[in-house]
Amino acid sequence: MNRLRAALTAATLLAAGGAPARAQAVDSVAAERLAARRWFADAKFGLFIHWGVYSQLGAGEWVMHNRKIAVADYEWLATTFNPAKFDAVAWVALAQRAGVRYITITSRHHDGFSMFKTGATRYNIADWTPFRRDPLHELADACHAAGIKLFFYYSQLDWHHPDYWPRGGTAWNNGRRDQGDWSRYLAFMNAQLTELLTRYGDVGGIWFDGMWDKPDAPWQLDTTYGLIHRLQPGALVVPNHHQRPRPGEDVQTFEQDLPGANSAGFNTSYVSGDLPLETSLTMNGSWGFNITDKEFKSVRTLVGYLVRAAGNGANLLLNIGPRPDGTISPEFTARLDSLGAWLAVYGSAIYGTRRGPVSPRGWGATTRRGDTVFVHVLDWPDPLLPLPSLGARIRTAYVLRGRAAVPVVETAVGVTLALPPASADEPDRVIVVVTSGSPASNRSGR
Ligand code: FHN
Repeated sequence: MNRLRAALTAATLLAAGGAPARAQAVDSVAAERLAARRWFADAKFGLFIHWGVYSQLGAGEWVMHNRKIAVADYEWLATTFNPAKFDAVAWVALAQRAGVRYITITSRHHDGFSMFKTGATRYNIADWTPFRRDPLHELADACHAAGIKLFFYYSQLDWHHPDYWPRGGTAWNNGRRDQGDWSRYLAFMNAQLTELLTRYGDVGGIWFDGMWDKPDAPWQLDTTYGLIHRLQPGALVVPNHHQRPRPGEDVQTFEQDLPGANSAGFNTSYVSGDLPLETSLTMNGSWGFNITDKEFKSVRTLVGYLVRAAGNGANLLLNIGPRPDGTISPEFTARLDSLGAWLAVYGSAIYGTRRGPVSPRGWGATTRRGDTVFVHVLDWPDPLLPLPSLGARIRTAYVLRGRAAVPVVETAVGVTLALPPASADEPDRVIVVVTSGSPASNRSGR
């Protein structure tokens, strides 16, 4: 009987949204981080930037690995890196026009080259190249001036550092010694993270990548995450390890996939019910600058990703790969400008929303803010759209663009909306549905 009561109590706690263990984990998260998570969930749109020595070869950020370039040759390549046309203010102006709320930039990718001035190694842009400047400093200043948050991508995998040993799944014979001191490597990373979190003003967070190269290595994540949260209590830890989130992590990010979809094959299908979510996406098929990759997604497709991400309760982190001279190719700028123009009209149905009462469907997705549900119709040929119940009575419905009233039929089992005609210049017909009460979200907490 006592056991039954205990089981019932546990079930009640679960139904209330928190197993005891989870409640403890939530309780131990500092208020600054909880506020930062809410900010992140509101932000909805970020700009990802992959930029480094690899950009010079125009073949993506994995070129060192793919072409099996020896450390010594890559080191020489790095001595020639001189992105003289880099203009942080222009990059941030583009980000602002696009309507992104944050930027995540590679501070160090798998090639091990630091794109910022660091005392931990001379293998960095300010000390190793003729450029001599610290572009991340310039970017941080421009972001702060514009009110855009800056996150640093940081690779845990390193194809250059002698102490990244034993090597992981991406090892090849590139001229490194077959020995190394792992604890020295961890100290090196923590020293660099300390610099990133103390020299660049307020940082949105650290976006980790590459742990998947040695998933079972003693990464001592608690120490590293503790360091980050001690240095900047509002900085978020965003791990791209493709696993279930662990304690100390703040965002669950999915690569080239909507949450849980795992069409890429390496993401987990587990989706956190507590943490904000993010989907990172290439605009063509490459992260770093790739001179032959012209498979750019259309603006309509990109709007669809942004909408479906929001409908899944996730942000879209959309990538560009700037050129080695520091300029950004017109394919990227044109699409970012178009997305900004789209958001100037439809942004109220994206920013500050959470996933809506109807989970994403083939025809589109729903988002919500308070009593208002936004029905995003991306692909539906018929004049009537039947929906399940929105969980609350409907007060009024109208088309977001132009505000024309939308006829609605409500029954006990659902709602039917009469749609405005589709038009070629409108990738997403947004119907604003104002309800009489906060509709039940199909996932809580974010
Ligand atoms: O290997 C990297 C890749 O180069 C790129 O940085 C992406 C971005 O999400 N992440 C890794 C693959 O998981």
